[in-house]
Amino acid sequence: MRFDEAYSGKVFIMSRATEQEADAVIYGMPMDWTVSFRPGSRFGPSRIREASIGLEEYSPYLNRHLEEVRYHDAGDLLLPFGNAARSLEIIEGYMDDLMKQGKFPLGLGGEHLVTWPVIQSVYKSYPDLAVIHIDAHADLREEYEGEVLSHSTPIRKTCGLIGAENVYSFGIRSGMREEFEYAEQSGMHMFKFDVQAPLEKVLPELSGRPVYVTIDIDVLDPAYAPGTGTAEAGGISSKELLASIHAMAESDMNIVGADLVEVSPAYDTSEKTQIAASKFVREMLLGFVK
Ligand SMILES: [Mn+2]
Repeated sequence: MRFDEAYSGKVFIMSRATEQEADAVIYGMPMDWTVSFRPGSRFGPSRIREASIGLEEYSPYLNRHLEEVRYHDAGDLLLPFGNAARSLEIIEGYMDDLMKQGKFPLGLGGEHLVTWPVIQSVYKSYPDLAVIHIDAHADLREEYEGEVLSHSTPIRKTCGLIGAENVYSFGIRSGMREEFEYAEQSGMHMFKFDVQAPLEKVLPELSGRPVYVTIDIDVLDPAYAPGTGTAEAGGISSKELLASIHAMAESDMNIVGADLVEVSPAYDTSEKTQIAASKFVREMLLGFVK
């Protein structure tokens, strides 16, 4: 009889048994309390882990095997349902701990608001931080129906914290007029509709910089990723997102953390969203964790 937790679907495949033996930590942030449309991304992290069983451990793109990356899947943080403020405190506290230990954080969402406490924490260690944000939505609102803790606000908050000129958004195709005006006036770098081509142009200027990468799965066209709360027609392909991850992996940036958010499995009975997401996670592990 043989049992292997690393292939049970409970952890991302090939997860090392303990955090001590890992350079990177995968952790789930199963929060979907502030979404404006369809909830369900709290189940994203566990379904991505389950889908990882179907992956090969070798990447022909990067000529690297998961065995060469030391990572531990810590599971999902326990977050209090409905309490966004307290959930964000818990995430930030956990992140502070990971950063202190020098681990590379690879977060799985959950709604996009979970990225906000993560960036706050990473910024404490890297005051020269830049953020690469790949998403269909600008996420530049100041509030949503009066609520400042909303999944439509994390990039606006990030601009306020680290300086708008250090924020680079790609693939944006949805938002209020005011968000696009803010992007124009604030000095942030917003590239609409496409990801790979503008990203490849920008990468040289980020050379040597510490960079946090946040990817919202809804940057993909709903044809590739219907399993998300706020699907938005006219998106990029899985192939373009993979190529973009590889371009970042092969750049001279110092990638100090990353996340993949907004996978909401209930809206995709084909499971292709989480299957794609698990491949993006593999490529991020192989490409970003040096
Ligand atoms: Mn989005």
